[in-house]
Amino acid sequence: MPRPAHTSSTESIPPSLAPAGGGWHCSHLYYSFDRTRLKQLSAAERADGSREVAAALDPAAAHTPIRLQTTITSGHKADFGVMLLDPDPLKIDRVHQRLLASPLGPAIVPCWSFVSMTEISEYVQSPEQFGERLVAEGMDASSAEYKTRVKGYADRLVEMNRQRLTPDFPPYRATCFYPMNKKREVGENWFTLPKEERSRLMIEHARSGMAFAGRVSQLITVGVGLEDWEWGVTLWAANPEFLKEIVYRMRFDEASARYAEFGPFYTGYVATASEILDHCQIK
Ligand code: 76R
Repeated sequence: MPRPAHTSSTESIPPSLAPAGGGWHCSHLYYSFDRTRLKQLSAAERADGSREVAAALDPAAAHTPIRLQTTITSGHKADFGVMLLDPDPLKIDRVHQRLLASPLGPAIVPCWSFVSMTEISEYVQSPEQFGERLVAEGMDASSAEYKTRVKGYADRLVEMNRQRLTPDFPPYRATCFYPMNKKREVGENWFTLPKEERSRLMIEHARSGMAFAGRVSQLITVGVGLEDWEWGVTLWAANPEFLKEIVYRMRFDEASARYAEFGPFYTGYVATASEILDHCQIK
């Protein structure tokens, strides 16, 4: 697959570290402030540290990975989250090291992280498969409508695949992230199901997801071989209520109800580094 034009920064890194399929590395990092350590910092260390943290988390800075999004995390699991995407995994990791090396670093406690990559799922239908499904649903393959529908899908697929491999962040403020596995138990082993059965279940899953178009955006990144969980699910929504609704709705899809196992959920709200420092009363 040709590399999208805007990933040209891969030229400056060892090509062996960039995903060969044209996708990006992705990290979700979660941190809390240690209040006792914060109290031990001088006013100057707090001020310089806040400036350095804001610089390390500036999405527009030259050192920043291609995508960086910061969030205020709700609840006790963390104070803030950073989501990073880039062809170079070390450029992503340097953001973490800059945070810890800043004067605020001694008071920043890493809580949790998830390392993954973008990819195009094997269950994304090709235009041919899309056409076959239309025929199976009773459409005449020689009709004008069939041709328009298949061409429409093929045209949309180009942008959909770009978004899967090299995603833009959606404009929504509410977000949640959680890892998931597909079960490998006797009698309920996703990986021993025939491909047709897995595809059937994933098509059902995608349909229930599409019902949330315009309210929820999702990015699935893959942790298989890299992490303790197989996939990372990042959801964004205009209102957190839609996060609750989509996850509840999907619990009834066979792919989730029967085969999915979930890890911890990190819920938060997109905010700049400066807003996070204000919110956490650091500055
Ligand atoms: O990529 C596509 O949009 C094509 C259809 C599609 C695939 C292949 C799709 C659509 N998903 C796919 C793959 Mn999904 N997804 C999840 C979760 O909480 C739960 O029960 C499950 C967590 C949500 C909320 C979600 C949402 N999806 C996957 C995979 C990879 C499987 C593999 O490759 O083996 C996982 C783990 C997964 C899980 N999915 C959609 C959505 C939504 C909202 C859609 C509609 C498309 C969109 O709006 O982006």
